[in-house]
Amino acid sequence: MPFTLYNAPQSTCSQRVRFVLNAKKLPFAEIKLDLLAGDQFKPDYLALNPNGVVPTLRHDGAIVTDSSVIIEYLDEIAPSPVNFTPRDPIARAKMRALMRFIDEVPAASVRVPTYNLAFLPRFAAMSEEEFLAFAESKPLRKEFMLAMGRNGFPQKDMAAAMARLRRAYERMDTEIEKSGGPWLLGSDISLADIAVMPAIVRMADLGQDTAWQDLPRVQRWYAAIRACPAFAPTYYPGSLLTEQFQHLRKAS
Ligand SMILES: N[C@@H](CCC(=O)N[C@@H](CS)C(=O)NCC(=O)O)C(=O)O
Repeated sequence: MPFTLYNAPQSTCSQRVRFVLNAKKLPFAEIKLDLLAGDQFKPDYLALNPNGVVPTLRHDGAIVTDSSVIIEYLDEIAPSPVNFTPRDPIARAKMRALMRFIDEVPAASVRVPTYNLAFLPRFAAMSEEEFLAFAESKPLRKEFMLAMGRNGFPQKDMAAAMARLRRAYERMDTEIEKSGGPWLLGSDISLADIAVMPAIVRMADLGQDTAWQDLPRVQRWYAAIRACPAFAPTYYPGSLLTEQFQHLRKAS
């Protein structure tokens, strides 16, 4: 099997790559890292991905990192049976600009509610020394962890993240309206749709889908991406936080 994906079931960045591999019917071996146990900071993994984050793709011995870069790479080397990059260079540029926006706004903002609502009990259970050592070992997100602390991000940071996410839903709505939909760039699904998908799924999983209830175009987009054949194998059991964390499940 030429592809090995180092990833984590619940990792939003990993879900982008799994979706593309599944859609292109590229078989891959999956190595699952336990991110809360710190597998991503082990020397063998840091040698592959010095940022100490997932995903990392190994293709025939070559290493490709960063989910946006990986999905572009896969689309270049395997343009069939489905292709997620428009042919027209202007449309390509538009897709890439949207992907930059997605990485900067929703993909980054979603970490705040994710850590506060899902992961915090794990960190709250650590001693201060354990927590500081864990934060210290993060090459990319040390300051993010320290800003969160063992008590979580303050309400003002949560509100700011939610406001940025709301602007992302509105931006999606505008793009779908401009392009004629149902996808961000029009009639064909593109890497931009796949890039934003995990943030939307995550917010729905955290019970925050009321935030786009007044945006029917986004609702239709969400239904359409969930109906794609690649969606179910991407979100295999254990990929949602509500499946992993008992405290997120509503008492029934
Ligand atoms: N820009 C990177 C970000 C990767 C990233 O933040 N991955 C998260 C999971 S979605 C991670 O590995 N977090 C572990 C950590 O921060 O220690 C990408 O898109 O691949």
